[in-house]
Amino acid sequence: MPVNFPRRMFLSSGFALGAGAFPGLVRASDPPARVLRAVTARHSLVGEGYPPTEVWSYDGKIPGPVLNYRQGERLRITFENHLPEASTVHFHGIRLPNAMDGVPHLTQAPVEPGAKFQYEFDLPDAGTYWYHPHLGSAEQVGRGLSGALIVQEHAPPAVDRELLWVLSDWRLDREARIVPNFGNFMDASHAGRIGNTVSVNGSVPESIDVNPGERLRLRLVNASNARIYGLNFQGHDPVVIAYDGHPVAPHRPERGRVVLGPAMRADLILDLAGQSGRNYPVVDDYYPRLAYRLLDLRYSKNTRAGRAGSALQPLAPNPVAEPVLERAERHQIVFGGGMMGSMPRQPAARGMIWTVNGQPVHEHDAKPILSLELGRTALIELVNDTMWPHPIHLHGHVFRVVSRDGSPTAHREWRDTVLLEARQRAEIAFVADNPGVWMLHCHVLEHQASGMMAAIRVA
Ligand SMILES: [Cu+2]
Repeated sequence: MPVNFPRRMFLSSGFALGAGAFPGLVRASDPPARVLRAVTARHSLVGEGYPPTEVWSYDGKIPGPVLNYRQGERLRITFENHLPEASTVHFHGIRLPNAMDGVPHLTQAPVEPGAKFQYEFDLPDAGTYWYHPHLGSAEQVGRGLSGALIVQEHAPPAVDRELLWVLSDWRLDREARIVPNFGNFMDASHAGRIGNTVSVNGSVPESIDVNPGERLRLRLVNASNARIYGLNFQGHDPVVIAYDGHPVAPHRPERGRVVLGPAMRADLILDLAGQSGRNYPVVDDYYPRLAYRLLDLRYSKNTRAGRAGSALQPLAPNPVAEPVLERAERHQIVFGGGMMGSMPRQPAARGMIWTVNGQPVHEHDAKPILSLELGRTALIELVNDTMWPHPIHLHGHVFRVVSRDGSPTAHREWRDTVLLEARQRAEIAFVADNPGVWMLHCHVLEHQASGMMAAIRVA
């Protein structure tokens, strides 16, 4: 369905692409409890000349409100579901007690329409996180339910400004309505629901205003169902300081391009070394034939002033246990299926298209495929035996990515979601120190819903 929105518009490309609450532990210094409401709303997404879009939202906002905390604080949120269907909230990337993980039928009952659920847990790690439903996620996130969760360091890096870009991808018709073909076989068996409109913080901006000489901290969140981004900051030299919330040795991304699969985050230091009065495009060319301009950095005519070019201190590490590879238990998990791959034998009947270790798993029926010993290091090889990329997300833990296709990674970065390109394999290592049954799944939400889902027990 060709749609004539200006710019961030891909015509028919999407198709071609081929309770453990512990109220006693609240400290006087903790921020107050708050309410988060899932509600239907109307939101001006595309802007001038288009009608508002009917969305599902948190608190009527797209994206949902930014939940701001400081490291070590306790989050207390009463989730109220005012949607026409059941939902839950998953706080993505947070190392929290299992009962707070927001996975329906596994860690909690679905929150029915009109019902509430109390989420309450400490935030051990600083960084950039996000929250979204974990029930019917493909449709619920696709209709707008997502938001950022920021946990500030005790000593944040010295910058002139901090920006947050929540990147969301929408499939809209000519009237800016969400195309409701969620869960169709075409999306599920290929790259997932890739839309035709990309929003930054809920709108489609032409540009953002910057000042020459500024140093920005830019927090990027990919809240899209399926779209992978490869961002090029033309004329600029971004430095990555964190992935998925966790500090990494500051480095320039490979070929200058910041790649973010669904659910992944990156924190960048962006020194604004361009010329005053000029515009510099930020281009997304992850899918090379579908490259487009996300927005422009629009420089003011001010004279240069700010912290750009000054020394950069790495962030303090989060208190994550270091894996001990010599004593690790080793496992392999193989992701299979999909178009041009080996689909499960009785696929279409149950809409199951993808497999984990040969089995398609229904979203609400994930039996543990592995039992890990509490406190011991796990070294798991994740094998993508398909023709499609998959961002694989583990709940309740973060892991180091120690190798890709047999070669050690340059940064051994901590992540909660690792993007496996087609036919790629990666080894991840972590201390299984958070007891419970935890999801391990593809974060292309259409793949998750059609079999690429599993659970791991830590006990
Ligand atoms: Cu996938």
